[in-house]
Amino acid sequence: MVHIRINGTDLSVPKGTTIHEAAKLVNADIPTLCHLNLEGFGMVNRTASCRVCMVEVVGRQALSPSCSEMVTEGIEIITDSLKAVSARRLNLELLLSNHPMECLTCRKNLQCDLQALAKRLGIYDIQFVGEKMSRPLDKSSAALVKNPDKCIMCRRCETMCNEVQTCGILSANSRGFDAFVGPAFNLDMADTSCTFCGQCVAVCPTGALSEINNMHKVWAALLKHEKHVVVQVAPAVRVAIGEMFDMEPGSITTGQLATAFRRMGFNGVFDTDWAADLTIIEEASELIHRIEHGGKLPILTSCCPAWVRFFEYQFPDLLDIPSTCKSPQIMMGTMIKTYYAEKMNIAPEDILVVSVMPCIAKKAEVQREELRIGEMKDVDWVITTRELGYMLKEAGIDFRTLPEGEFDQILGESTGASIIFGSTGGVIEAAVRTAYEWITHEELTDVNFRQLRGLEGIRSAEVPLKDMTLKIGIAHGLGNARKMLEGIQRGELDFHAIEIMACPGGCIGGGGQPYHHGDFSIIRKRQEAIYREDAGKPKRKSHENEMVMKLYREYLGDPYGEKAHELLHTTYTA
Ligand code: HC0
Ligand code: SF4
Repeated sequence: MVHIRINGTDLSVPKGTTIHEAAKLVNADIPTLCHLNLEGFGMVNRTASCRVCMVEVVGRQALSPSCSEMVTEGIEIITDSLKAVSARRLNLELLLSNHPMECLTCRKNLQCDLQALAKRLGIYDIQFVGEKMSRPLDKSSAALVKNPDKCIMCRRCETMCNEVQTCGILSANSRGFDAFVGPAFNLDMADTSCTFCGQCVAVCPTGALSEINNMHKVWAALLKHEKHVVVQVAPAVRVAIGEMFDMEPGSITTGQLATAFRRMGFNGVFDTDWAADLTIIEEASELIHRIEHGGKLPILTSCCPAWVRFFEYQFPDLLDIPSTCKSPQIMMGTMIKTYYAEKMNIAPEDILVVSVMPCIAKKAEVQREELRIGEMKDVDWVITTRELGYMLKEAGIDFRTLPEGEFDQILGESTGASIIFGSTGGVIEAAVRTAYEWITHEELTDVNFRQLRGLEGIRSAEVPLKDMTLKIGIAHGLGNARKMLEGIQRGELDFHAIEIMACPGGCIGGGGQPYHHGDFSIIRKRQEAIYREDAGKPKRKSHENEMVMKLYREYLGDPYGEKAHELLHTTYTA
């Protein structure tokens, strides 16, 4: 233990405690901006670049950054000395002197840490008027926008991209006033190997990184009435969107979502869960086919589009092991523009499919050349959970008090297996529930594979299936995915199937979800809600989904058969 004095109080704290952490013990609330400690993500941003957390250490001339400096034996700290408080305000004013001040139209308006801090520190005038940075907006990708003028060099995105995701896209370039965070050689984001996971967006304190805005495209389509505009919503959205309306994290809002979509004017209202069940039928069939025919193992799940881009760029030698299944959002689009179009007697070109996803990479996924029926995209536009929240607020729809509605029945049924797709470990648990019964020909009475659940970054489990043991690996976060893939390359890992999700926590922690401001307990509550919703469903195995099985009987033929291949599978390119 280390003995210290803070604001006149004597304390003993463990070695390695920062001044900021110690100050909390005496209820001293020191502001921070660049600092971010995402415990559950394995990320600590301790760059101390913003200097708004300065404190006075007795006996020292210079002030100290409390977020990064550890306490030492005998240190005496004053957190609220006039010298420290005015230095914080001065440092923030200097940051603001080089900021565009476009708060009214900024994507982060009222959710910006810089804005909130300016208010807290009482900054209403800037005394330093000088040159401001002026760099072009990067809107080159279909997923995210980078506005370097709003960057405050906190480096949170850099820590996330490099240390957690190991993608290495964002780093500090140049020096002094010209310094900026971005790709090497100032490349456009679209020309880098960015996966569009959106985790940099999730931790950016300002509007320097945000998702591409597709809200106006959706409003325009609904307003024009020229097309049959349908919507689908991903599993993870229902346990998070309530947070935008001050509901408790982990509130389940499936029925309210269906009602909200009808109020917005969508002509068809679908649940991606239906397609998640369909994905399991294909993926479980593919796994069994590979096991029985000596195919390549382990099979890797392929529904997370950031993960797909990651393995295409970083592991081109392993392109033959991921499942060839399209993701549920894309399968849903395909089936809407074929099966549903036929049933409803609507020309596929007259249908416009909108997806509501917790994910930024889904915006880029729908632009992939392989994911089309002829010239027509499987899915047209993607909005994030946040964007849906903004649209509902704009329309004055009081989400909290909406009655529960139903999804359209043609593609409407879903099982508990599909809901758990939204959490790390869920896709593989859903696949195991089906594979178990198909391999053993026995009824699975307890569908809860608790050994596959949790939030540890890398997990493994063995599931006994009569004569064989199914060996499963799970990773979430791309840094953990990299470790798994390197293990496969070295021939050290012996798994039948591996589930990988790019975002920490899986889709519940997606880059398009309501901002969690570093509070990992929010991710935990969303995860608990996912398993609660699963437990409450009468059917919990994908192959019990009657509407999915009817689709095979009426339209697709055999699972993993010729027509299913043509419509539900895809290819990857290095
Ligand atoms: Fe997911 Fe999905 S589970 S990727 O995280 O597989 O975004 O929620 O929609 O497509 O279903 C996201 C979530 C999806 C897809 C599904 C999968
Ligand atoms: Fe890095 Fe993901 Fe951001 Fe791309 S989207 S820059 S991979 S954190």
